Amino acid sequence: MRTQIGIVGAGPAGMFLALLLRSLGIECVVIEQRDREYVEGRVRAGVLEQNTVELMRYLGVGERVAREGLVHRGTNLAIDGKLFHVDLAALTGGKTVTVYGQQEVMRDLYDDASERDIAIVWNAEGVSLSGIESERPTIDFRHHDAAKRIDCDYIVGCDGFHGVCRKTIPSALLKVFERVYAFGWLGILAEVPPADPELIYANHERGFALASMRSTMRSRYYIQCAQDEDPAQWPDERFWDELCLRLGPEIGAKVTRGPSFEKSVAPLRSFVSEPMRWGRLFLAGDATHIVPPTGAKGVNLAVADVRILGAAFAQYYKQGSSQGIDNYSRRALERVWNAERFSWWFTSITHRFPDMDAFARRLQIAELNYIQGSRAAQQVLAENYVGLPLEVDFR
Ligand code: FAS
Ligand code: PHB
Repeated sequence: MRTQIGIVGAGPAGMFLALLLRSLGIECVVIEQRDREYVEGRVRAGVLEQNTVELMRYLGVGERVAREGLVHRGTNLAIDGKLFHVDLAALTGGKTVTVYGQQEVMRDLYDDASERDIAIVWNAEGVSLSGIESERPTIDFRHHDAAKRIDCDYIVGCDGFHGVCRKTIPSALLKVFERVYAFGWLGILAEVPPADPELIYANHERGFALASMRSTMRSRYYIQCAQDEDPAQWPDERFWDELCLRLGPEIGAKVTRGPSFEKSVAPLRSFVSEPMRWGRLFLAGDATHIVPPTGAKGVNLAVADVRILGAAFAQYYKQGSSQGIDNYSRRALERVWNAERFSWWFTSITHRFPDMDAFARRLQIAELNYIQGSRAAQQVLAENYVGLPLEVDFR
């Protein structure tokens, strides 16, 4: 098989890229190790930047998010149960975020991909790359017990943190920057109305808590937990009790309890590998950067990479210029480090760190009180949370 762009991984990065390349008339094939049901079933991100929703609209998959997505003009922070609102729209010239689960995004992308006959090879085993420094890189894999090979002009690794593509780059050429947090998030999904129409990021003596949702009748709650926390040790009642303690009596009183139908622990990590390109291999999304979910940047950063790379490939195939693809790593990393800084900062003022002494806790409270009282500080938070502007030209 031969194509222009071989994409490894059918997560958000891989599928947004596939639809974008198709809209630009550039051929591509997506190679995925799992099946649709598995990837679509993963409960991950819930908050989309306006940039991401605009790309969905541009690609013609914006109808359902427009109909079912919850547009938020603001968000809330709480300090030991005392709530304050941050008017994101007023502070950013009207920008908003949209609550729409990653599962729904994947469903929309896959439905559209099958309508447009975009080639996705599911259940591909033993994916390996070769000829990355040649004119004709290839992807080899096994499918239904048969060896398969795809010859490409370029390969894009969208295979997530645990994928093979990043590991194809010689370690001597790869610079890795990492921060592993000594805690995780225990999250649940429950068919109950959310405690507040907008999100609540709560800093509490007992640890962080987040009140989010997937719809007006489905809530998503998280509490900070140990890295190796066992969800089985958290029967629903224990979870609800701890959540309400951390949200404080006033907000806690607004929490509707109910049986959870999903409960899982997500580790927190800040990670960047540089460069995001080596020879004819490009990396996008979690394959090359991870942010703690506090800043809700994970999926939005993957989409930003794809927009920059899509515009670069359009310039290459339409104008014969490699300026965009030669600049991809530098340009994407600028945005990545901005999001890494914001996500680390937002995590550092909202979570309880094991080595935290009383002085450090006071500093946290002082910073949150400062944000509560300062329009300038709220503006910094707001413009990073809604997503910094990203100008790309696909023509
Ligand atoms: P993904 O990991 O989503 O997709 C990679 C794809 O590549 C997968 O389908 C995988 O099966 C495939 N693949 C891997 N190895 C392969 C191989 N060798 N061959 C072929 N295919 C291969 N972000 C938020 O903003 N909010 C959240 O609450 C949030 N929660 C998260 C919880 C968890 C547990 C995780 C891990 C992430 C969370 N994120 C969250 C971040 C998340 O949204 C990611 O940023 C997003 O899924 C990144 O998308 P991709 O880069 O496409 O990688
Ligand atoms: C979620 O709803 O899953 C969610 C929302 C905001 C975050 C992280 C996760 O910062």
